[in-house]
Amino acid sequence: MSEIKIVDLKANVLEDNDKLAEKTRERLNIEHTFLLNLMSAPGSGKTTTLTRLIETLKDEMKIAVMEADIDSDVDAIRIKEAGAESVQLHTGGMCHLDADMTCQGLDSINSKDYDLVVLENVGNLVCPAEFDTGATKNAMILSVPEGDDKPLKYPLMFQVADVVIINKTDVMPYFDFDLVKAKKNILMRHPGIEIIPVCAKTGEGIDKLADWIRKEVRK
Ligand SMILES: Nc1nc2c(ncn2[C@@H]2O[C@H](COP(=O)(O)OP(=O)(O)O)[C@@H](O)[C@H]2O)c(=O)[nH]1
Ligand SMILES: [Mg+2]
Repeated sequence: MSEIKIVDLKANVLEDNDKLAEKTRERLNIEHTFLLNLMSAPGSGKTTTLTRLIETLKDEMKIAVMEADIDSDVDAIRIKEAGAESVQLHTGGMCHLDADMTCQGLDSINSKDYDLVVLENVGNLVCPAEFDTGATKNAMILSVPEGDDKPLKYPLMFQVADVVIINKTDVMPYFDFDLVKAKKNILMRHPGIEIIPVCAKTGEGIDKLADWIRKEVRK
């Protein structure tokens, strides 16, 4: 089994989060590194989607993933096995990452060595939406079993996202998830936002998501 680096993050309550987030975006710009902050409820398929993306993109760009969790290193191991660099960030019980914690993660992997860094945020639809991590773009995953009404209940998450991935489309026949209604609810919260349905289990739709990432990384 591969050795996983574990970073215990320290909370810094004194720093102005929004200012540090802006500084982080400037740093990433200079480094030519695209940082994607990936958010969702626990179990929506963040790690599975990332392993599919890594399989698709690893020969065209240098990729690292920062796995934020309260404990364990299982997701960082899955990422390493998929073929990307990974680091496990432990949040000390916090349910989200702020800009300072994100910087600690970026330092631990030497972010300038990568074209694409993904932060897999802590599984939660509330707190991660409230803290700007300094990421270049935010993505969120809504999975079919969670229901097509999630955008009505968690408005901020859909407002701060730049792309919404609808995952687990394979189980659509078993849930009363209405894709048209889901898209309508998402667009009501965030007009014009990109919505990409995928099935991380089979890989269906991952090409479209990979295209979105290619376009953003080139910018
Ligand atoms: N049926 C189905 N299951 C999926 C899909 N994507 C992920 N899963 C399963 O959902 C569970 C949680 O996935 P994981 O990637 O660990 O979610 P995370 O907590 O958001 O990182 C696992 O059992 C996955 O195998 C999918 O597209 N379809
Ligand atoms: Mg995960």
